[in-house]
Amino acid sequence: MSFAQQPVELSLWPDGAVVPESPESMLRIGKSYLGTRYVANTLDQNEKETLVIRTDAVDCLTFVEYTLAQALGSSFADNLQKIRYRDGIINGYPSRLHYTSEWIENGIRHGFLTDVTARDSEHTMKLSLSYMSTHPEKYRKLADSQENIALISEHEKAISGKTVHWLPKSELPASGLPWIMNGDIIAITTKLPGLDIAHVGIAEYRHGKLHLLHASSTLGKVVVSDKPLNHMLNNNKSWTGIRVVRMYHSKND
Ligand code: 2YP
Repeated sequence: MSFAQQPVELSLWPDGAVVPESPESMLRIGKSYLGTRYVANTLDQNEKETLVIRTDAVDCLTFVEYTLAQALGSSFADNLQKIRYRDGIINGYPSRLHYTSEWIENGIRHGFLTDVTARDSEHTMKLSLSYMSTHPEKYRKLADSQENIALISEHEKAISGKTVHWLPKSELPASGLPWIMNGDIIAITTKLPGLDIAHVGIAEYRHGKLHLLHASSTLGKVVVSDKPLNHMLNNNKSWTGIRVVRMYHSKND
């Protein structure tokens, strides 16, 4: 399956680097998923780790992955593998980018994501990841594999200690912020011990308020939040704020 490369609006960052306005394609493609049913753990059903494409049944992360894979143009499957696996290499369950912080870092390193929060928010936090290795019973591919737990634990240690930029929810008004644009990927930070991100979605402004286009586990489908994003954050005690990343086409694309 291949999708025509979408024209991407370019604008100048203050330092003169050329990066796209958050591409309209992320929002347009994301909205084509409205109503798609929410199904958890679609990537964990096979014995062997393979590239799973199930655009008819998404969770919060796979919804963003399929949207990004299509918005990047050219080969959907090739893009998806680059997005979902460390350095694009499928090598068993631990090679999947399970923590969104590493998913983001991989996208930046491979030139298809840029960290907007790193440019526009001075708040930083130190990553401390251990959730999967300390809750193996929650993960089908960990519950009965000491080897996978050990490998996941190594990756947790490799990412832990890194500093990332974020925005505390107290600094996000219902109207959003000028540097958060339609189509941006929103990663919601959590205070749950050992976890970095608790939910992801796509930014959409409606009537001057910043909402979230996301696969909702409570509503069981992809929706645009009826409440603005800052209300969602304030209604959830363990949600602390957001990281904002943007699809990026390097200049020589
Ligand atoms: C990820 O969870 C899983 C991946 O293993 C999985 O749970 C973790 C740390 N990683 O491959 C991937 C796709 O299924 O999901 C996501 C989960 O959000 C769910 C999917 C949702 O809200 O619908 C990502 O990590 C994005 O936010 C967190 C959240 N996991 C937890 O809250 C434990």
